[in-house]
Amino acid sequence: MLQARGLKAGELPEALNLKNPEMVYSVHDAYADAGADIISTNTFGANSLKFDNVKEIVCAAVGLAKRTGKKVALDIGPLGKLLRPSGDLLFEEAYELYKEVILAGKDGADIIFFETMTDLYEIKAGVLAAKENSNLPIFVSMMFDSNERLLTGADIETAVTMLEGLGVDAIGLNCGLGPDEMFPLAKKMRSLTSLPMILNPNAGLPRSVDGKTVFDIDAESFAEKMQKIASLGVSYIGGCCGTTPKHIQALVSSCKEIESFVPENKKVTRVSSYSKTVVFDEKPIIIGERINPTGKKLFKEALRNKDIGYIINEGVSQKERGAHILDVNVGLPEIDENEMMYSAVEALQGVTDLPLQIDTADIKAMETALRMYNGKPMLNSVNGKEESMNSVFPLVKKYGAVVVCLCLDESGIPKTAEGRIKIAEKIIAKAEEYGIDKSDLIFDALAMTISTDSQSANETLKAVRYLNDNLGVKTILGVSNISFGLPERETVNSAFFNMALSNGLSAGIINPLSDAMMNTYHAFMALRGLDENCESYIANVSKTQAVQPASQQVDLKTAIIKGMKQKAVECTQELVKTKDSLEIINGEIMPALDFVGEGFEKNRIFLPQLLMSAESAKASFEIIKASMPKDTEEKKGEKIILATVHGDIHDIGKNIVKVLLENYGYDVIDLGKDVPEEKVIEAVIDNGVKLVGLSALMTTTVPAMERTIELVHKNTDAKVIVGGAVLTKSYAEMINADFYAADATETVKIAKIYFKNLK
Ligand code: B1M
Repeated sequence: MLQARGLKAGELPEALNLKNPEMVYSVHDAYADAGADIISTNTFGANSLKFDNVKEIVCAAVGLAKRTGKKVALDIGPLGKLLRPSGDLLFEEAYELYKEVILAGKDGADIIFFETMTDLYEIKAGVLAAKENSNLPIFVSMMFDSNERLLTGADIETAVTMLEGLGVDAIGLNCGLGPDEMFPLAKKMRSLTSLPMILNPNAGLPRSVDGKTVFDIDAESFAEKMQKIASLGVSYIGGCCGTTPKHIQALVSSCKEIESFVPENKKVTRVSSYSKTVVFDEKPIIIGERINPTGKKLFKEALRNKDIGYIINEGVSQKERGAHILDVNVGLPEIDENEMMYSAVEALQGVTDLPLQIDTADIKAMETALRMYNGKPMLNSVNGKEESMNSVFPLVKKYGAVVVCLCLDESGIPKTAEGRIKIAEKIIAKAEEYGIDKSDLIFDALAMTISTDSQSANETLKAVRYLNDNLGVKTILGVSNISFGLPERETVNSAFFNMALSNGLSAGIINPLSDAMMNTYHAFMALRGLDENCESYIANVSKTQAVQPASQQVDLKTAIIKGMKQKAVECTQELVKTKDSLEIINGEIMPALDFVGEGFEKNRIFLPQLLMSAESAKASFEIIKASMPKDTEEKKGEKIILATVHGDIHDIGKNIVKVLLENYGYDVIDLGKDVPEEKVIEAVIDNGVKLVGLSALMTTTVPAMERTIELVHKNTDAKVIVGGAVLTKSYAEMINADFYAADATETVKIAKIYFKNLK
């Protein structure tokens, strides 16, 4: 709409709110005329990363939308940068950027509307900024791909879980897909969420015609398709890319008879990580207990030394053995628990997609972790003491969590099941006062050792059964307390675990590295008919057998695959003592990256994991580089330019090529990654270079490589070597490259021959 009115290529549309307000208003007006009830402000990318006058731009935008007399949605899009650990933007920086926009736009707006969002973590920063700096309703609309994933890997259920936890007012889908492609996603979202839904698809899928983007669905068929989609039970509908006032007008008339939908509360108990949801339904959940210093000398030592690697190892190995959620307790009197909790949660959510259970009695550490956690966590714990409930429940309400409720209060732990149940009832009532549904509570009836009270297990189990059957709440137990003070504790623990599961226990906090416990769990699942063909049982047995000889060793390939950067460094430090650099690169780093690349392609792993693996590979390569003999050959004075082509940010391969060339005495001018064609030409001319090496890893960036080659040939007499996983020799010939190098060694060989022939 703005382009049609004269917005130039490369010009930022939000700047028009000040430069040409009437142009912007005329667009709003056209949509208002078409019958829209809500007008989105022209502020999608208005943030301080792009503008230094955000306040003026946003205020002007709100004023323009308000002139239509319609409801105004303060429109907020992604910041354009990924958050740590996937990118380098800090969570609190993202929060501040959003806060600025919200403060500038809240007076005058009726809704805060996050749209086209692709990362749950960024959404969380935005939603908190909105909650803490305004009282406006918060709508969040996300762009999923046709695999039903966000860019950073979350599926629809995970997005629903986190956003319902955060207490937003409506959620939905926009952009990326047309109404037909969006239909199954909308249906899925409707089946999962208890919130009102927003749907703004594109006018079909974009096509490029003569360099222009066109959308195929006209107003009438858009309206028809939207009628179908709106009947799923949607509250807000509209259009995204390619839709015009005509589309909206047709939509208004086709959907005006459809009743506004009021969803019922689904009351599902679920937690999530950044990409994955764990639902507490009929299958009991295993919570790994090992990230807890109680009774662990080595762990205590690790905490004193801030040894995050230790915590990561514990997390990864528990996941491997089948934990569904990881408990994180890093409390030690002599350390700063708040700081350690932050580091531990940040590190763990960087390497594992399992949801975490934040386990602390320190309210400050609790809030820190709840705030920066990427998902809807478990929280361990609240109890029946007034003080505990009054400090923990507000946090649960604000950030969203499933909270473990301990059946104890000011008078201690009741000896009988009845006493504990009374406390549970008190906790449920109090939670309700805070607006927390009992589906977000999970009750711990407390396992007390049988070594001092022969009836303790019976009382606990009685309480579990009652809570489950009569109060309809989920239950959890820290299982191993039951055997405190006894020999052969695992025998008692696993027997008790089995009994608790039989009494309806929803989740056990156990040691997943204990074969006895895991075998008990899987046998129970098989016996209960929860394990089709006993598949999990059998898989668990083979895992047990495989893990026993493998011990706890992690090799370089595994460390890279799992994104364990520190471990990758340690493994490389060992390997360089005995292996040649190229042997490590070709035998460990490349296969590991190929493995994650394939997982990424097949949707088994997602961008954050890919990034962590890339970071680990880079760290490993730094060690290799430092260990390579320097200047094995005399400096030849022969210059080679290296660059990853425009649009492509993959540079691991190019950096390997660079190091090898330097080791053979070449003078490498490294232009970096994502290098525009002109910059390459400029560097070739300025430095009188005769050989250029270009790298491209994606099919989409090969055209940029072709253009660069063309320009190099047209403007200079330099020759071009190309490389990168996406290329082949014949493809290289097709784009007129002079040479193709399959790997770094071949690059050196080609360079040697080329320079020899030049002389
Ligand atoms: Co991405 N990525 N990635 N990625 N990534 C690929 C390339 C992909 C094949 C994965 C997949 O889906 N299977 C796929 C491309 C699909 C395609 O087009 N066919 C892909 C995608 C889609 C993406 C994103 C779009 C994902 C997203 O955001 N949704 C995004 C792209 C962003 C962009 O570029 N605009 C993206 C991002 C990333 C990370 C940032 C997470 C990270 C890169 C980090 C970095 O490089 N700093 C990353 C990684 C690590 C990969 C994989 C897994 C590994 C690449 C790698 O480093 N390999 C990759 C899958 C794969 O290749 N298996 C994948 C190891 C490296 C040593 O090999 O680069 O081939 P290579 O280099 C070799 C030779 O090819 C040769 O020598 C090197 C050493 O032997 N060589 C040359 C290379 N360049 C040369 C130049 C020469 C000579 C020889 O000139 C003289």
